[in-house]
Amino acid sequence: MGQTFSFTNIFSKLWGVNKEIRILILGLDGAGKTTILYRLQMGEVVTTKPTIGFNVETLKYKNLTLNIWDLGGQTSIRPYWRCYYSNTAAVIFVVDSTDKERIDIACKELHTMLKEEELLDSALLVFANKQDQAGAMSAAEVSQALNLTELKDRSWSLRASSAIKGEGLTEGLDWLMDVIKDEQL
Ligand SMILES: Nc1nc2c(ncn2[C@@H]2O[C@H](COP(=O)(O)OP(=O)(O)OP(=O)(O)O)[C@@H](O)[C@H]2O)c(=O)[nH]1
Ligand SMILES: [Mg+2]
Repeated sequence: MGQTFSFTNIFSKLWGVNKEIRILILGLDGAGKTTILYRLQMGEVVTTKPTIGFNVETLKYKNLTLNIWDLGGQTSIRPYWRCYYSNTAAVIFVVDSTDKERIDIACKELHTMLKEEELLDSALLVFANKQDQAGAMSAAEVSQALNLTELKDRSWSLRASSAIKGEGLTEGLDWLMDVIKDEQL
């Protein structure tokens, strides 16, 4: 049996209809990673427990099939993030914008992760999450604290978000899908 060629097949390939795209959600514990994963997948706020290990979900989004891996962010679990880096199209890095005390640790973890060879071609979307909380750092403050302007040769964007209110998430994902589509054509 030979491969069937048709306009539908060619169109599917061009637009990645059948292709599965691997995305990691990383960030310190309590940043809101699991809440974001299920908000995107189910459109609801779920009650979470600290993630020990990972959650993985498949999400169909605008003709794309996304395999989204949400890894636990506790200090003892972070060394295992690197086991998941291969074939990653994009990293979503989530920051608790109210956690000023640990923003420097978040910055260090982010830049350590981005230096890994397997992630050199991955796009980066940062969510400055928990914007619904009083006293949250603004998107500009989070961007500065994370030294994002230092990033060269990488597609990146930072978006303000509230996983609880469902704000900013689909806008961020739309940006990411546009970047991934461009890079895969
Ligand atoms: N106010 C507010 N709370 C949020 C938001 N996003 C998440 N939370 C809360 O923050 C807490 C931690 O959220 P999780 O999604 O479990 O955090 P996580 O990043 O997965 O944490 P680990 O699994 O330990 O790495 C939960 O009580 C969430 O309800 C948000 O946008 N605003
Ligand atoms: Mg979690």
